[in-house]
Amino acid sequence: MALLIITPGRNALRWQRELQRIDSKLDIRIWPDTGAPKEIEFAFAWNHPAGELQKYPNLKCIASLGAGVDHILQDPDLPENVFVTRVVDPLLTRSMSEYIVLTVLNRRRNFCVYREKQQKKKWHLEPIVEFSRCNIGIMGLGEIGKSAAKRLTEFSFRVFGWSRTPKQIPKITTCYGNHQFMQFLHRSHILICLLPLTPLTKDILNQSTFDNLPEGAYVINVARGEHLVEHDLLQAIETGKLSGACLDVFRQEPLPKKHPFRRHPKIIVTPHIAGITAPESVAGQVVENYTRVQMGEPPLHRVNLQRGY
Ligand code: OXD
Repeated sequence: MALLIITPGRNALRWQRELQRIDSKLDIRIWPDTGAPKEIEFAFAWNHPAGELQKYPNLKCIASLGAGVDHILQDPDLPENVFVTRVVDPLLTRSMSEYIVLTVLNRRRNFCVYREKQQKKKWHLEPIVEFSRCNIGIMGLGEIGKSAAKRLTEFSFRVFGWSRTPKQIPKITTCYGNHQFMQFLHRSHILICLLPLTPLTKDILNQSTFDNLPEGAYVINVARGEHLVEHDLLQAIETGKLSGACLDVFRQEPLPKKHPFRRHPKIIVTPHIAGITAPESVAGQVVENYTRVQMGEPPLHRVNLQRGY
């Protein structure tokens, strides 16, 4: 039985090398050179072509190459009765938290403003944004949300968290469900989106959300581009409701060259690099899950298909 790597546009050979470094006997196929479809039991996937995974009658598990699984679940022809798993990796969690802390500190200490002033040869002190005007609101309290929240409390930020179901996290004030969403927003000067993309969270960064934030709030999106209604963000910055945004994910990636975010003075754009899945760090859990599935055991880090994460 074989493991299929189906990650168009990504370096599949690098993954193959890492997986075989752990188990040299693995029979790995790289899409589209799949060999006999009935031999494929496990697919390691990122942005696979819709409908493709139905072609493997013995497929038991689809493992996402990343923490998100929306790219798998959006396939309307996904085979039934297969496990779907995601990556849970300390290195990925750490790199996401690092990006978030960096962005929050950048905002508090005005580094982007200084860069602009430097270019204009200006020497002018900017007031540091007071902690009382820097409450952090984290949407999504999974592994990454919890880790980022902890790091931010270590810098003395007051952190609020919002999730679908109640969560208790030391030093974080948590809210949950639709009924507590507004109350969460009212307190969040810096709003960070770490939600999984599901039909319930798509477009959640919209005008009504922005309207309920304090004046001059700042938005950080490191989840998915589809969480954000782009026009609403531009408008909220235009009216001064928001002071700016830092975006790592976009509806269309790469972000088109003429997109208004590209040159916007109040929007920082990074090319989906907040968290990088490193093959050396993640290959072990993929091989472990492949072995489990072959032995008829449930894999680790399974996704609840009803919930979508
Ligand atoms: C992920 C991503 O989901 O890279 O891991 O966006």
